[in-house]
Amino acid sequence: MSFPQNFLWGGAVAANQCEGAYLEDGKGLDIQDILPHGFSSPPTTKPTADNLKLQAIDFYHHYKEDIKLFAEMGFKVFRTSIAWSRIFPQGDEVEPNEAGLRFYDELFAECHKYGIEPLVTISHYETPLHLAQKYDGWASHELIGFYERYVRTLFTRYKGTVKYWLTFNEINSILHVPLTSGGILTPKEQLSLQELYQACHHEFVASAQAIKLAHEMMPDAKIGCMVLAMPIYPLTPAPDDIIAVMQADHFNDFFGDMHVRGVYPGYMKRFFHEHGIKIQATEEELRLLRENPVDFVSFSYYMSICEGASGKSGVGNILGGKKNPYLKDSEWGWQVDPQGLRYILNKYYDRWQKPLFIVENGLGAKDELCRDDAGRLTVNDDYRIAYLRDHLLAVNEALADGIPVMGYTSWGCIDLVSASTAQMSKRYGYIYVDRNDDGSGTLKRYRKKSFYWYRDVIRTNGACLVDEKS
Ligand code: BGP
Repeated sequence: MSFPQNFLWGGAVAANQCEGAYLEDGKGLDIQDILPHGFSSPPTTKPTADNLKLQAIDFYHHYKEDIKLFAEMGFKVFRTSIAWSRIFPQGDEVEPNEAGLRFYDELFAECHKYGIEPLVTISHYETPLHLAQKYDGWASHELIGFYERYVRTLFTRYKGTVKYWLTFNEINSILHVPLTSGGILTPKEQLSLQELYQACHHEFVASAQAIKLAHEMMPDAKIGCMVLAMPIYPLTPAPDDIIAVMQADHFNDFFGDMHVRGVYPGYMKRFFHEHGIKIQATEEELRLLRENPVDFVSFSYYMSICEGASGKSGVGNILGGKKNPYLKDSEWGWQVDPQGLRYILNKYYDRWQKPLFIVENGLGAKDELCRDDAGRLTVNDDYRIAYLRDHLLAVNEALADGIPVMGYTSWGCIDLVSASTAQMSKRYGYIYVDRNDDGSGTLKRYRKKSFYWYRDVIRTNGACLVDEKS
C-alpha cells in the first residue's frame, strides 16, 4: 500500500451541523439558525422549532465523549469548524466573546489529550446572521475587515494549538448557494453577476489576508483553501461537449487558481468582459492575492457529474450537472464514483503542484439500529464500508501515481444534520446518534460496524483494505 507513515487519518464535521447550543455562552445567531430545511428552501425570519441544527447532536455538551470515540478509532486528525458567531456573536464587534474562545480551547485540548491534531475550518457555511442582515454578507467589502479581525483573534489564541487551517469551506459553492456559502441574503435570482463575482473577490482577498497572517503569526502552521471537487466528464466525445466540460471546469478551477496562482485567469477575464462585469479591486488587494498562495489545497469529494452542450441538468451536491449512465446513485441521488477521486487528485496536482488533502468524502444513507451478537445496539452499514473502501483504494492508486496526499477526513464521522436537506436521516457517521428528523431521540451514541472497520484501516495504515478486496 502507498499510504505514507505520517498520513493524517481522521474525520470531519462542521460546528453548525453538530454543536447545537445555538444561543449558549453568548453565541449569536448565524445563517444556519434560519435555514430549517437546508439550502434549497427559503430562510425563515427567526429560528423555528423545526430547525434540527439548533440542538443538532449537541456536540457542544458531548464533545468529550465523542472525541474519546474518535480516539478509539485511532484518529490522527479531527476537522471541525469554529462557529464565527461564538467568537463574534454579531460579527462586527471589536471585542471577542471569551466564553466562545474558551469552548474551543477546551475542545482542542481534548483532541490533544489523545494525540489528535485539530484541522480547523474558519468559515463553514455559518456567517453570523447580523452580517447577513446588515451587510448582505460577502457581497459587502466590509466583511473583509470583520473576517480579518476574527482570524487574527483565532490565530492569537490558538497558535501552537492548531496547526492546520482552512479559510472557507467549499469556496466555489458561493456561485450556487450564495446565502449558505456567502451569507448573502439577497435571493440568488435577484443577485447580478457583478455582485456575485464581487463577493468572490471579497472572499479571495479575505482568504489571502488570512494566509498572510497565518504565515506571520504561526510559522509552523499550514493553511489551505477548500473547494468542492466534482470531476466533470463529457457526455459524448463530440467537440461541443468537450468545450462544455472545459467551460464548466473553469468555474470551479477558478477558485483554486486564485488561491494557488493568485491572479485572475484569462478565461475569467474573458467571461467578465463578455458579461459586463468589472471587479473592483485595489492594487494592494491584487498584490496580496499574488503574494500569498496557499500551502495546500483541500477539497470535498462525493461524486462526479457529466456535462455536454445539450441536455437537462440533474441533482447533485450543490453544483449539479448531467447524469452519467455508467454510475449508480446514492439514496439522495448522488452518483457514486470512486475512480473520480483518483482522477481529481491527479488533475489537481497536475494543475497546482500543491499537496492535497481530502477533507470530506462519504456516503449519506439511511441506517437502522439493530443488535449485534453481544446484544449491543449497532448498525450493519456494509454499504458505507464498501463506499469508503472503494474510495480509499482510489486514494491509494493516486498515491502510487505520485500524488502527495496529506490525509483523509471522512465527512460526518459522527452522524450530524445534513447541510443540503437539514435532515438527521441522511447519515454519514461511524457513530450513530439517536436523533430523528422529527427531533425526537435520546442523543445516545452507538458504534456502527464501520466504526470497527475504520479503526482497522487506521491501525494498519490502509493495509487491510487490500485483504478485504482480495
Ligand atoms: C458538503 C458540505 C458539508 C456536508 C457535505 C454533505 O457540501 O461541506 O457541510 O454537509 O457536503 O452534504 P449533505 O449534508 O448535504 O449530505
